[in-house]
Amino acid sequence: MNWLSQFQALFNTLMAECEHVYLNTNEHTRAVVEVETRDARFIRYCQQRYPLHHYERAAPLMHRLRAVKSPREVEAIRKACALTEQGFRRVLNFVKPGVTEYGVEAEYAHEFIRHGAGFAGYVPIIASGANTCVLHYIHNDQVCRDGDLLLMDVGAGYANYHADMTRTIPVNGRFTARQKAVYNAVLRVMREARRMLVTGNLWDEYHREVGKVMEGELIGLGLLDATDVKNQPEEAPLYKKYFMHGTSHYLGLDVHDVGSKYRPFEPGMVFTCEPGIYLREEGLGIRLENNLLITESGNVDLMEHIPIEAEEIEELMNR
Ligand SMILES: [Mn+2]
Repeated sequence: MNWLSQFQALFNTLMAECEHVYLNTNEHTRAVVEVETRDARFIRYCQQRYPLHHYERAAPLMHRLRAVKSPREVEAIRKACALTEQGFRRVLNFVKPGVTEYGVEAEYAHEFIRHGAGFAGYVPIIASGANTCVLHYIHNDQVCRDGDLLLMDVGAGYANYHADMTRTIPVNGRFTARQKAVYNAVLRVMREARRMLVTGNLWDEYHREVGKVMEGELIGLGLLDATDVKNQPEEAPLYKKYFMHGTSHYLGLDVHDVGSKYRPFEPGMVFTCEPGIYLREEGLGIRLENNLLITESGNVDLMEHIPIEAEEIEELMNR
């Protein structure tokens, strides 16, 4: 057994034997690094102490590796998804006018923790009413009111792997006609997007195609005008007013996991699929999100058993 106090001597022995050294840097595309990290200090230390070694980046190798999940990693994500499902079913029994957003959050916590798990590594979004339009709402401190929607972006974490689910439900157990029309539009976009999450497809192309499907739905809802869409600038499509975030991201050890957006989809990759429509004027935001595993022949929806049809949600809430 070796102790940390022996590190220097051991490292010295190893460095005398090797030429190439792969060091870790945080190259997550979303990373904001404001202070010098332990990794950065260690790199500086190595370069000063062993200036004639060849230093290489470990990050590209790790990103390549982490983008494709092994069967055991998929098992961990499946387990996180199953726990998330249990939390959601519990919440469907709990939500009614007058409950608080933090009360709903506590229901998920209860379900996750009693199974020896916890929340995934992100703060859950439990947003009711107009808060459904706030993409990164995390206050979770309001009362859920009759007639409002409740958007929940939440997942269990299991063995350091994440689930990332979003469901939007009516606080009183019944969608209004308007809410249901928007809901079903989002659901149709999700179904179309899901069909494109297959081996060989490219990230940019995928997002462009999903955008077109979304355009069609927004025209159908009377939110966009077909002629305006035809004349829209290519770099600023009109649908972005109502759907201003990406449709998918890698999922794994990080909730927004590492992985190249220039690498074609391949078997073993796990992605979220999360279209949404946000109508600020109406205080009405709807997002739906499932997690999918790309396979040789298509994909597997790791959340296929989590209720998502509007009618099923209503039925479960009124049982
Ligand atoms: Mn997500």
